[in-house]
Order: sequence, then structure tokens, then C-alpha cells
Amino acid sequence: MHPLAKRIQQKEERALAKAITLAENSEADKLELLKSIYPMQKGAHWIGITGSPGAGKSSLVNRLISFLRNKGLTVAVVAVDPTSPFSGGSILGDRVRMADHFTDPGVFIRSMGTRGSLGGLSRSTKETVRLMDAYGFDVILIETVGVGQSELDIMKLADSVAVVLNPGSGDVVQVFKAGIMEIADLFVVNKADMPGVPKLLAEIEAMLDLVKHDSPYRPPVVQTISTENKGLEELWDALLAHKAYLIESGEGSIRKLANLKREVMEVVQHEIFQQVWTDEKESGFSWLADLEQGNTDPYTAAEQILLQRNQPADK
Ligand SMILES: Nc1nc2c(ncn2[C@@H]2O[C@H](COP(=O)(O)OP(=O)(O)OP(=O)(O)O)[C@@H](O)[C@H]2O)c(=O)[nH]1
Ligand SMILES: [Mg+2]
Repeated sequence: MHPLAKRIQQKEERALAKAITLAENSEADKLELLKSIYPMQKGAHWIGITGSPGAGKSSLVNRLISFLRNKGLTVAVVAVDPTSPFSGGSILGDRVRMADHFTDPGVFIRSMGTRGSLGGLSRSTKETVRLMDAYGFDVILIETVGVGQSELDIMKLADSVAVVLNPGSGDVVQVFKAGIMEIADLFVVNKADMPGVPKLLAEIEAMLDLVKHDSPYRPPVVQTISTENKGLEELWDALLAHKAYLIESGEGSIRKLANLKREVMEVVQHEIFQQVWTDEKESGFSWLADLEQGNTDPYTAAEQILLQRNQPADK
């Protein structure tokens, strides 16, 4: 067993932090560590929270932490967003509020910037969540901002995906265009104290009619005012109901397997790339000069690299 895995098993929080850094930086013994912690995972509820910048994701996460702690549950948070208050970004107010949780051993908060993610952000996020799960947190919240492809990939690793929308924001069209509709398990209308709630609710329902009309599960819509601590009970109930649905319908196992397959391919791709790159570097990138002089094309160069790899090593 990897020494860090042992220390994680003994609930040493510093070891968890170190292990995440090790995974993020793709250290040589990273796969050993991940192999050790894989069977230690306890099946935490992995919850993705996504939405436009400023939708109130961090405020919600912040409130959810307190809410869940009051229920006796432990919580880990991964904030995948370089501008998030968690990572020392924009909003000082949120950071000050987060300070309440920093001294609580039942809460662990980690931010993932775009730096230090050599294997791709979605891969390092998944590994971070696995490490947190192995440590034994009950609930793991993954906050991502935006509606790009990498956010979509990150959200796919969650058991339950909550999409946060605001009244009067025109978010719905964005969400629809970005393909987020398909992966949303739950809609949160946050800032429900602002005008335009009925219109937003109608837009969401219309969109659900379109996209989910033949789906066995229709994502519920809950309203929250995170600044006033309102709607958290409903939000949590909806998340628990979704988790129950995943188990009863078998959908959870299907998603898990799809995720595992994707993870295998990500690791293989990364490891092969690393090996090829290292080998080529050592042999002086023989094809690079050819490319520069126009003596080869990228496809022939790639083909030759792959052919070379398939030759027996002792030749
Ligand atoms: N009126 C109102 N304001 C809110 C509510 N929730 C959050 N806010 C405010 O909205 C602003 C943005 O909140 P954040 O929680 O930082 O939003 P975020 O989605 O995490 O933002 P990014 O991480 O920057 O994308 C803050 O000023 C909050 O105080 C709400 O329910 N009602
Ligand atoms: Mg935030």
C-alpha cells in the first residue's frame, strides 16, 4: 500500500492534501497511490454544482456545508475554477465566510486551478474526488463555473448534477445550447428573491418538455435564496431523491461503468503520450527536423512513432 494511502486510512488530513497534490502533479508513484485508495472508497454522494459566473454556486455550497454539518454529515468540496472565492479569487465576503469551515475537521475544501492538471482537469478532479471519498467524507461537492466542454466532462463524473440558474439572466438558452440540459439532474433557481422567477420556471419546464419528454427521470426544479438560507431542505431532498432514483433504476451502475471506461482510456492515453514523448525526447526527436524541412507530414511522423513503439525493445 502506498504510504499516503495508509495515512489517509488513518484519517490524517495532511496526507489527503499531499495525495491530491501528488495526483495533480502526475508524480511517478501516482498510479500506485490511486490503486491503493481505489478499494478504500466508501461511496460518498458526488454532487456537481454548475452554472454561470455569479449564479451563486459558492454561496450555495457554503450554505450546504453548514446544512449538512448540522445533519452530522462530513463534507468535502472541490472548487474547479481559478476565480472561485475558494481559490483566493474574486469575492472576499465569501472567503471570509468560508473561514468558519476551515477549522472544522468534518469539512475539507480544495480548489483546482487550471495549473497543475497535467493529465487534464477532469481527470485530476476525478482523482481528487476519489481521494476524498477514500478518506471518508459523506458528501463531495464539485463546483464548476461556466458551460464549456471541460465543465461538461467534469460534471459527468458526479452522481447528481445541479445546474444553478438565476431569474432574469437569460441562462436557459445558454444551458440549452451548451448541452447542459442533457446532463442536468436537478435545476436550482437561486436568487429567487429577484424578479422574474415565474418566467424562468416556465422556461425551464418548456425546455424539459422538449428534452426530457421520453426520459424516465424528469429533473426537478427547486428554488433557493442562498443569501437568506432558504430552500436548502428542498435542495437536499431533491438530491437524495435523485440518488435513490440512481440506485432503484440501475442508472447509477450504468453511469459508473461509463465513467470507469472513460477513466481507463484517459489514463492509457496520458501514459502512452508521456512514454512516447519521453522516448522521442531522448532520441532527439528525429522526425522534428524532417517536419521543419518539409520532408515528412504529421501523419507519417505519427505513424512512424507508433510503429517504432511496437518493435520489440531488444531489437
Ligand atoms: N439576491 C441574492 N443574491 C445572491 C444569492 N445567492 C448569491 N447571491 C450573490 O451573488 C453573488 C455571487 O455569488 P457567488 O456565490 O460568489 O456566485 P458563484 O456562482 O460562486 O460565482 P463564481 O464562482 O464567480 O462563478 C454574491 O454577491 C452573492 O452574495 C441569492 O439567493 N439572492
Ligand atoms: Mg464560486
